[in-house]
Amino acid sequence: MRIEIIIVPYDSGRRGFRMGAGPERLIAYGLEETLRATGCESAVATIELADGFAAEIAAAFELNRLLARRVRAAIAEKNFPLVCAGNCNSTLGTIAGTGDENIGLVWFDAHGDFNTPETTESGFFDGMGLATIAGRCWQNMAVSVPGFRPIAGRRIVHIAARDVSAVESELMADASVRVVGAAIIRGSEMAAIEPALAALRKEVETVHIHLDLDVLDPEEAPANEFAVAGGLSVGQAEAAIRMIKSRFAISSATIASYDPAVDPDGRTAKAALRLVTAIIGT
Ligand SMILES: [Mn+2]
Repeated sequence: MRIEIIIVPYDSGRRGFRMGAGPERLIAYGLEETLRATGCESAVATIELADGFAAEIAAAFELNRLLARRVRAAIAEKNFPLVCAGNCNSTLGTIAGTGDENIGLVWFDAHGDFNTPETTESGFFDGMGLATIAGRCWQNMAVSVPGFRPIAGRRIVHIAARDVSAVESELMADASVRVVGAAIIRGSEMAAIEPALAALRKEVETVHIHLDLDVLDPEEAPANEFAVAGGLSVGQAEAAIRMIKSRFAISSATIASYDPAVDPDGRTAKAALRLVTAIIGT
């Protein structure tokens, strides 16, 4: 398999800032060598904004428009799109670019990412990423991304959440997103995700894997300043990915929200490469 690594080195529309530094760090840490070790050739493409001022929300959607076109081209060339992004909302453009209207989504994240402009307290656009993908907010911006169609909540499984507000929980339940929280998973090993995957399998055959690295426990692999205790071990995340791969075709994947500044010894980068191997390797 040939892999196109598509990097989106931005956080909140700012290139190389905070988690925007993550994609290039993972390349420097040996992402291509890791893929080669699984028997895959790769090439790197970079998504970049044109020079000039862009407002935050406008920048996020412009990156998604550019990304969607790049993902579509990669798939047309029979390449697997592996997106490395500063922010989680890049999964919107990635899924749009697959052009697959029957796609499902498995979203690994400590956070719900299911706020809306009416519920957010942080004002961080990325906290609304999954709600946007589910068609719950920013509809007018989202339709500007070529190929975008909202993904119904019943086609979304959210894994290992542990920092979700009450209002986000309500919105996710209202949208029928299947949520398997971190506490349940940690208590039962990975068997806890089995019913959600089985239910998803009744809806779809192909999924996109979204990996916010803060799904990992920060004791083992600190990903960013928003990381929360009580996350998955790298081994548990690998096991979950194997379970997904045994049940679904994988269209594409996103690795997001890695801030090298909180990972001075490279533990999290190493963990990310292990998880890439789990996603891509046989
Ligand atoms: Mn997160």
